[in-house]
Amino acid sequence: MDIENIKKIMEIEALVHFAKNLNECNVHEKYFVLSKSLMAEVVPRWNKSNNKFKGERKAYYFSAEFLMGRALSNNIINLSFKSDILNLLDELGMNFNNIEEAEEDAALGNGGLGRLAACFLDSAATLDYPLYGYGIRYQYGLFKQAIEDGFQIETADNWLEHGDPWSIENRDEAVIVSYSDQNVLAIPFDTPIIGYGGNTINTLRLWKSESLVSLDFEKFNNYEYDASVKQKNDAENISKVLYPNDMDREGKKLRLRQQYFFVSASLQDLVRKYKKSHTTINDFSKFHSIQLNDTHPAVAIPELMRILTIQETIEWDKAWQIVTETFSYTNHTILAEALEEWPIELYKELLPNIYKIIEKINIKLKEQLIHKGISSKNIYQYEIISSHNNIRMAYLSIYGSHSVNGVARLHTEILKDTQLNNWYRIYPEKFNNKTNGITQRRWLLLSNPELSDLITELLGSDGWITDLKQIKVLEKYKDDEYVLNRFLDIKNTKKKQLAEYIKKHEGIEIDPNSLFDIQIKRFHEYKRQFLNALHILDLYFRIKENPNLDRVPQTFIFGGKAAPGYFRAKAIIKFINDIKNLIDEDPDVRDKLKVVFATNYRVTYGEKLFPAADLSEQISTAGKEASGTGNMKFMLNGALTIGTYDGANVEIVEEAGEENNFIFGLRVEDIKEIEDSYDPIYYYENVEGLKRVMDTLIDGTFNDAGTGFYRELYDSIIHGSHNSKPDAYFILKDFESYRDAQIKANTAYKDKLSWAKMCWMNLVNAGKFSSDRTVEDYANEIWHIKKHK
Ligand code: H2P
Repeated sequence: MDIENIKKIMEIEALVHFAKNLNECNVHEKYFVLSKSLMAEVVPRWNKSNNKFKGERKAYYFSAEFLMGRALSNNIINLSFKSDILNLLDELGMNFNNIEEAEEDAALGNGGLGRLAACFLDSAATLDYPLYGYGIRYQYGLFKQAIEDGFQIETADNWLEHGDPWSIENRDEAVIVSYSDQNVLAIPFDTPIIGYGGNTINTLRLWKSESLVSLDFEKFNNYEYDASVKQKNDAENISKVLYPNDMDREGKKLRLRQQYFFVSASLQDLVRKYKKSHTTINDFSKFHSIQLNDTHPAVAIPELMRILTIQETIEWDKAWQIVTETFSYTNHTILAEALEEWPIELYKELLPNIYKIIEKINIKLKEQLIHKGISSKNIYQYEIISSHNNIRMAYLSIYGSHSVNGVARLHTEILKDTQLNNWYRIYPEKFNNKTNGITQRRWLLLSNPELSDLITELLGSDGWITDLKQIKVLEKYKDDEYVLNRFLDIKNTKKKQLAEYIKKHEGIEIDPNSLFDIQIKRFHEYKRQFLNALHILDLYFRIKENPNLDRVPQTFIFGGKAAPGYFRAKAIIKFINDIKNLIDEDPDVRDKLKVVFATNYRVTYGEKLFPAADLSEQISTAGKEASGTGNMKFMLNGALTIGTYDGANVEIVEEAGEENNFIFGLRVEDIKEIEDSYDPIYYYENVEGLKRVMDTLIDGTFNDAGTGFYRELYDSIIHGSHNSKPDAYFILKDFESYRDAQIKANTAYKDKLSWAKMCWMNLVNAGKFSSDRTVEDYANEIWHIKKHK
């Protein structure tokens, strides 16, 4: 890297962008000019990297979400520029941390699904695989969360406010996407995905929607100002926000527009580029492998059929062969509510040509089913167009793909045995498992440099950065007091850093010597933040009753957002905040027990939280969490899991040892046995302390400001609601064994060295959970792409 050149470019950027000298720039401007100057280094390498993959088979990740977080630090680390940049900034009298903090998170995703996409891009580039992301450049990411009187408040997340120095707008490559009622322009924005070491730089291409006509001049001249920009606004709304509210029909229509928008633009882009160097489209699938990240991009299947059969005039069967060879599909959840279905009337109205193709796909499917010996009375079980006149996107994805994978072993087994068993029986060869992973570059090297240094020192090399399995060697230190103490020192440092961050951002003081118990993930009933909250409240009452309860002080930290329309999840957030206040106001308890709500949880907050955790809460109802990836980030940073036998927890304890974690509660097979006869009231009445905590929802202990949140939450557990059984997630049933596991964890924490040993066993056995391993498996078993150094 030419550091003098970087400096020069920073000066020029400051001048031409902001008409300022470098030292006059504010922190956002400094962030911008530094990033832009790095882009000057990146772009030539990026072009070179693109060239090396010319003519080769490539993989494409179609995803409605990419939860990238911040870019600056990550890119500097992956380019190995860190020390040079720190020196330069020093020379210029600039503070790197301030500049780093000025960057907004690119929060173009909800949770695990979008973050997985980001980890995969990092891993593929690091491993020198050609993998390109395709999605939407939402103007506003996931909302910003504030807490007022305990309630979640949402505001727009204007992540582009200070510019986006990391993307290049590529108007030359714009395409037109057509709906029945509008044609819009899709403008690509390309962001470099820099692999560790900088050898391979792949691309994330995100599409922004624009109108073909930006102003109706005649209308404007006629004083019809609103009407003159209507077409512009309608077009721009498509890429305006991530997950627009879809409670009503207009919102649903907008979401469908979004899905078709990025899928159609991306496929047009691929076909256009391919045709530049090939005379026939017949070999398209030899050069393209497209992974559908859940069903949001499933409309790609009929869209490619449209392009092939109508635009390229290929006959149907040949086109279908190309399509199924091209696509593969990842399922991320078995929750019925999340298995997408679209009313056919919406498709007919907005995408009539696509609808006709789906109808034909469905007819062909039925023919094939008969051919496979499925009796006509059973065919309805498979139909893509259901008897309720909905298009089942998961079925379309399975039928249109050559590979269907789940995201953890248990999840894939559930897909095969129950959820998608009908499909598994006829296409067993399509089904496979790819257990999720996380990138150790962001989740250890970047967020925990202290622990990274220790690992490098003990290994005598930093090879683990690109080959995480190497850390297994360090298991030999599991009884080494010197090493364990160094681990404890580092944990303590990370806890102190987190405590400072929390003080600054939440105004709350926490004690770094207490046990940090952290649950960070989107709020959902199945993830059972409510179980955690009930237990804390029970603990509060127990400490009140028995002030001498022999316990280590414990700090419970929550972070996560509730979908704006998901009232029960919002009630749980309010409940947690009310418990927090109750404890804070009570001098008898507040030194022993503390609750923190980490507001506006996002990737950047996660980078502070994971390294500081002692205990990782992974307490979903067994069978419901497909995998989880937060569990892996905690493990890698040496935290112990308190969790159910669910998702990837199963594989985590298999690697690290059940004795080094706190596993509790019902297992999938237990739930199967009891679900029909389950009576939560029995537990409510008989488990000590349970009624007391549940009743706080309705006895006036807490106040939900007349929203009815608490009564509804209580009823959902005790009586059930119109669409769910009482306590559908078995919270009351699992309460007692969760409390036991919590007691075990708190007791275990007293013996610092033996605790450290358990942490160490988790850390050194985290190798399997690198997304490098996951991507390697996708590349070899599904995408069939080759590395190119
Ligand atoms: C989902 C699943 C997780 C899984 C992740 C990535 C949809 O993420 O629920 O179990 O690990 O996809 O495969 P999330 O709940 O975080 O939104």
